[in-house]
Amino acid sequence: MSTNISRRQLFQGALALGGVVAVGGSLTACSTTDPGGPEAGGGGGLLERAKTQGLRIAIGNEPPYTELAADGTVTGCEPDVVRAVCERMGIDKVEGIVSGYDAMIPGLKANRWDVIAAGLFMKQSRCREVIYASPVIVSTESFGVRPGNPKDIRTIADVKGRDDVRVGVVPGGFEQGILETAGIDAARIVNVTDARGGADALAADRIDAFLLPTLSLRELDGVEVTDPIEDAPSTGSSAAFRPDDQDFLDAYNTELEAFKTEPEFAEILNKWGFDPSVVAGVTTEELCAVDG
Ligand code: 6CS
Repeated sequence: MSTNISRRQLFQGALALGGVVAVGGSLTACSTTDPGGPEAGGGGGLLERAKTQGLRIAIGNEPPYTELAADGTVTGCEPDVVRAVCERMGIDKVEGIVSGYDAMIPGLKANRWDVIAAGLFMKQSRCREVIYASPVIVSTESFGVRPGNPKDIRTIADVKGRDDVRVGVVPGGFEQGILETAGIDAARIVNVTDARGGADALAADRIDAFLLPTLSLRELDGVEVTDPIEDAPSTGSSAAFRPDDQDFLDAYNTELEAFKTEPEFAEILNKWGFDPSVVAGVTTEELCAVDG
């Protein structure tokens, strides 16, 4: 399976394999979701506060994008890149808070966390509410199906053309948007709790396919994973911030771009199963143009 795609293919929804990997970091999870004070978010000040109090990041606990270990350690692609960039910024404490994807942007606005570092894929509606750092992840979507793929589901068009196909998605996720944009009737779009919940729903025949990023599905036991879906839009992400924290984002991007040129970035990427060459040269503007 090719891992090389042209920019044209990438942004015309053609198939691409790969994305970005991050090494396991040593972030800790915290339970607090208390909104910070007025100084906590918005209107600047985040950089100085993060240097003294640390940075709170929202994660989805969906390996390999984000992972919360049993001992509370937070790792995965985005958190590990955030941790490495924060170290360069003089921020040595980063705490992860697990959230559903549908609550990540509202929680950011409510100062429950300072950054979304979950692989929250860029698209028009999200880019109107948050500001993204330079892309770190470019990845693909697949269907998780029962062994043998009994309903032969491989593309979004297959789902549209089969009224008997029920597709599981995580609430408020990028995949829900893909199906809604494709005009799939709401009755056939089934919310599942998370990646494990989708695998369980598939095994229990509550759904016929589970739409999720390719590499997330590959982490699930008992789920057959289709090749990346050729008619799904591109999925790319990076850390996401409140628009009022533009000064923090500018400082973050400066360090991120420098970090991307260092061997550690490529080392971080390959450990989790992604290819750093896929994200090279891709811009936030291009990914924020994705429909949805
Ligand atoms: O951006 C999103 O909403 C999607 N991102 C990931 C890493 N998994 C599922 C989720 O729907």
